[in-house]
Parts: sequence; C-alpha cells; structure tokens
Amino acid sequence: MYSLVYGFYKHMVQKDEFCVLILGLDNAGKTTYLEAAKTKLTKNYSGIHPTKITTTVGLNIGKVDVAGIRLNFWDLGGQNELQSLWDKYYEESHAIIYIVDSSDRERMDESKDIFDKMIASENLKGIPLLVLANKQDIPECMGVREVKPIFNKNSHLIGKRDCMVMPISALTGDGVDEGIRWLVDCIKRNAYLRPPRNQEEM
Ligand SMILES: Nc1nc2c(ncn2[C@@H]2O[C@H](COP(=O)(O)OP(=O)(O)O)[C@@H](O)[C@H]2O)c(=O)[nH]1
Ligand SMILES: [Mg+2]
Repeated sequence: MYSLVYGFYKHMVQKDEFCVLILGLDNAGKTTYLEAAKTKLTKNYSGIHPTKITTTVGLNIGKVDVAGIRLNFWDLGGQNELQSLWDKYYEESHAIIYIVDSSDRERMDESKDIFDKMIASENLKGIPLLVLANKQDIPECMGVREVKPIFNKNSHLIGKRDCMVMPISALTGDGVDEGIRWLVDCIKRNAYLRPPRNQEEM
C-alpha cells in the first residue's frame, strides 16, 4: 500500500527535469543571466544583486520550474582554461543558451570561434540553441540585427535544430523570460530525442 501511495505521490509532484547549459565567453553575462532567470521565474526569489556577482570559478547551478517542467541551469565558467570542460556536459544537456556580450565588438570574433567549436560537437546534434545578444541596455552595443548574421553564418553546423537569436539585457531582465519560454517549447518538442533525466538515477 505504501509503495502505491508513494508511486502516486511521485507521479503527481515529480516534474520532468531537463538540463540547460549556459555558455559564452567570460564576462558575457552568464551568471547575471542565471540570476535574472531565477528572479523572473521563481516566486519569492529576490536574487543576488547584480553588483554582488563575482567571476564564476567552476560552476553555478540554478533550477527553475516553468510550464510544468524543471530546468536545471548549468552556468559553466567561460575562461579559456575552463572551456575545455564544456564538452563533458554536452551529452547530458537538453538545450544550450549561448550568451554574447553585444557591447564588446573586440571579442566578437573570439566568441564566434568558440561558438562554432561548440555547435560542431556531435554530442549537441539537434539540441535547441538560444543565442542571446546580451547587454542591450548599453547604448552603443551591437543590435540583434548585427549579431544575428554573425552567429547564423555557419548554418550547416547549426543544422536542423531549433535556433533563435534574441536581444536581452540580463541586467535589467528585459527579454529573459521570453527566451526561456521559447526554449521550453523546443525542449518539449525535442524530448523524444533527448528524454528528460530520470530522477531515480540521480
Ligand atoms: N550593462 C550590462 N551589464 C551586464 C549585463 N549582463 C552582465 N553585465 C555585466 O557584465 C559583467 C560580467 O557579468 P557576469 O554575469 O559575471 O559574466 P559571466 O562571466 O559570463 O558570468 C558584470 O559586471 C555584469 O554586471 C547587461 O545586460 N547589461
Ligand atoms: Mg560567471
């Protein structure tokens, strides 16, 4: 009897869990974005003030329940020496958010190189991809019209996956939840290829 009740309980409360990697160069705004996402989508979560966020060493994790599923965000450090670790997480991930600092024209090529290397990975084939042109609150930044063609250039690598480039400001929160809602739809559509993580295995 206990196991029956427990099974029913689990069925009712357990959410499908998906893992979303947040990637991009250091200083792109990944940690600020994760905080903004948690603040926007979690009731009663007031977040860390953006000025208190320090450089990420290793990994930040955040979870958000949205539209009936649970997203586990993995904000991986973007410094050179950490980029080689990204690959280890690809197999486990259900979606990628790639963050670009739109105000940093000098590092745009560097960001694009790393992006190309990432999407060429076999382990990410078909995985939904959201590219965020961040820091749109900075007046002289590159707009999404300028950023989009750069990241759409290698469409053969992007392949048949869902892919979108969106303007946001992680600092003000503008555009943050729209992007996540789009991604959630894609993740659900793609779940036959990448099923949710089984909690029993955790
Ligand atoms: N103006 C502006 N600054 C931002 C935005 N997002 C992040 N930043 C700033 O960019 C710097 C790096 O952000 P952080 O989240 O630590 O980047 P990470 O290294 O990718 O995790 C910090 O000073 C942030 O306050 C944004 O949308 N607008
Ligand atoms: Mg960080």
